[in-house]
Amino acid sequence: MQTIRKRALLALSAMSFGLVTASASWSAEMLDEVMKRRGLTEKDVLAAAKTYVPTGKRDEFLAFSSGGQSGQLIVYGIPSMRILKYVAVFTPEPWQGYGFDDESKKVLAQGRINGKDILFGDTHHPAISETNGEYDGRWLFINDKNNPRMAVVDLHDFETKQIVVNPIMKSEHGGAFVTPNTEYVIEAAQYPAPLEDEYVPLEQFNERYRGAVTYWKFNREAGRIDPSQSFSVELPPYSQDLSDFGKGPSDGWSFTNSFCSERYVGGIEKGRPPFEAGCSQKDTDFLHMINWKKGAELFKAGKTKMINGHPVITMETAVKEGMLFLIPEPKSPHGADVSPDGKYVIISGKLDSHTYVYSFEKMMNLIKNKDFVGKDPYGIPILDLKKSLHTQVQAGLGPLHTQYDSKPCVAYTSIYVDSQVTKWDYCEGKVLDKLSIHYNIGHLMTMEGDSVTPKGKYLVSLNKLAIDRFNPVGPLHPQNHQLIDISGDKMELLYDMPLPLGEPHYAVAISADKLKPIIRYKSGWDTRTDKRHPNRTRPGKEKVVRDGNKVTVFGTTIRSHITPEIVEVKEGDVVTFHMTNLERAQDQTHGFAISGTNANLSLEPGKTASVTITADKPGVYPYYCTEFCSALHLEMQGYLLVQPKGYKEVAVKGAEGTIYTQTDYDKQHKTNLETQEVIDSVVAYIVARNYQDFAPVVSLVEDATEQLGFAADTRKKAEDFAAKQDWQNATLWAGQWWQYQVKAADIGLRAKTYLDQHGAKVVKE
Ligand code: RUQ
Ligand code: CUA
Repeated sequence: MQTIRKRALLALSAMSFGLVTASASWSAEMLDEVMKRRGLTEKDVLAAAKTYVPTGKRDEFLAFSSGGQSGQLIVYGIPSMRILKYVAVFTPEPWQGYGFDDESKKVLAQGRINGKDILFGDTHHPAISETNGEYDGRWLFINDKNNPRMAVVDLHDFETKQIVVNPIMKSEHGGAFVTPNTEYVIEAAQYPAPLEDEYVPLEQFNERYRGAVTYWKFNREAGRIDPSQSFSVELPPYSQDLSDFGKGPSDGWSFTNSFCSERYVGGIEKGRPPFEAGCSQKDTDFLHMINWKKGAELFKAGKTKMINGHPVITMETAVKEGMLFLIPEPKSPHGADVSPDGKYVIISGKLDSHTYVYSFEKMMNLIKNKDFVGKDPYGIPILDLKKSLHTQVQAGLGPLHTQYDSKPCVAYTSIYVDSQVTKWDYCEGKVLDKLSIHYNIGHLMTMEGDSVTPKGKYLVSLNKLAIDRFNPVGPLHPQNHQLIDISGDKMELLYDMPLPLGEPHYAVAISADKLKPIIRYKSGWDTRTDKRHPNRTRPGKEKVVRDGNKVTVFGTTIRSHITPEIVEVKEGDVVTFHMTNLERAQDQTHGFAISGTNANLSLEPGKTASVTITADKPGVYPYYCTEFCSALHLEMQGYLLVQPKGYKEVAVKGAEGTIYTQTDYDKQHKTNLETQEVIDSVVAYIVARNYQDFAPVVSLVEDATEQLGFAADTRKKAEDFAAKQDWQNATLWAGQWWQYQVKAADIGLRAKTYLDQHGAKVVKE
């Protein structure tokens, strides 16, 4: 053991004095040789150069993609397409402890449907919060189509904070989209159903089944949706689809399209033509145009009907108050995308080859002049399609969604059947360029492409099927996100990224510099409520409290031990662990897992998380840290002992594993003093330089200083025991002292390397 320590010490000192240099194995293979060897064309190499982000460098944009059926959110960088995180939203996710710790279980429980836990989510459309129509990078919302729910993700820590269940819908699709100042988040129904939670025979589809849109009020200060200030608008039983909010001149309005305005009910098993035939018979469906500001006034004035305890503006009221209109739109449309200047809404029909540019100004004039072509069966006024249109463009077969460029009037539309992206000018109404993508594009995304100031540069084509694009991994294929360069006149395909997590529907991308995530929590933090945790524990205050058969453990973690290390309980006890990670250092996450249970916590620096288990089987259950957090991570362990009922404690005598003598102590003591010299030299090296100018180094120095404080405390313990000639305790505490030193040295060397690599200057000799 001592020889290993010696060697480690030598390595430390060698590194600190720069004796070890990186082995010069870099062979200067020429670019053309690599191209030949790997069969790359010049175009490939150019594409690679446009996406490659060198080691240590960061991406310009961050994309947030729906995780489809996984109920999660996928975060990746652009242009590198490197996946950075899966954020757990609607479903348990072990790495983040989501659905395993008591705090996140409460968030998931908010999403229960009829009292039942829902273990998946069909996430569709993420939306980033906006200020004056610009992405502000503070919050993110995402919806669940199958069990109509909306989730709030905090972009300070990328954690899900809230789930709300839609009180009147049975399925949804047209969410999440936000108003230009994030006052509301919209959610539109998909398959009509009775708004009241009850059985209604399908024969009464026209009379009793309904669609709806819900306007969820977002309280920015609280960082939560406020259901008590939210309301809905009743809509006809057309299958509402996608939505968008107006901006600029159209601010105050929202747009939701629909399919199956035929109101067809299938029944293939009874010999009726299936839904797909009956829902695509007419040449047009209906775009709903809703004045949500008016809706908010009506809600305040109490002009709503309570359904399932939730205020709903009925169609009758909405028509009477002049806040709801319909406009025909191309057959089976799928996207409704408001232009950055708010003057147009672009809609494409999957079964039409045109994209339609609706003019908000024209629509408002028709409304003002009461120039309607008629009413639908529910009395909603219908605007004339031709009179509402600005222009119409032949974009390709099966156009779906539209996103915008930083260049004025330039839009991109996904063409599903032709598997293309069409670049076109929606002011002039002409096609500019077409690019074939690999297969069946669904949504597409440009950088901040649905804000008032899109950033251009890149477009990602979210292809539904990957087919033969990647190495086969069985019949269930990943999806394919294709990165496209849109900075020039011609679009250029750069890169294919497989996405192996559900069917990502929509994605949004934001300039990375707008995100300001934290690196640690305030100490003892409940990350799901964003408050100090009532059961946090400070260092030295760890304890185990018994109350009847309830046992509560107030524990801590810090490199590299869990306190307490031994917990003894009795069969039948209900045991709650409140674990606080005392670390302040960046990325010093610890895990906590107990054998034979689902206890599994992720403890990021500062976090307090809890887990409750029932000790129903007597036995011995090791617990440990699940993150490789330090050299002595494997030693970050403990035991939960469950005594059988009626067990009588008798003094059992056992031997120590190893007996230590004064020689052992002296050897360790000497090693520690030598280690201190190395540390001192590293410290001198750092403080002689302008390390204060480097934020990462400043936090490393803070961390190292903390470790050295612990080292000093344990040194005192060791030396006190030595004075009493208790060589066993003296040697072991000296060993612990050395552990803190090694951690401090390790951090110090990381700081030194950083300074060397970033050209720090000597400020004092
Ligand atoms: S989806 S491919 Cu938005 Cu649900 Cu269009
Ligand atoms: Cu903490 Cu491993």
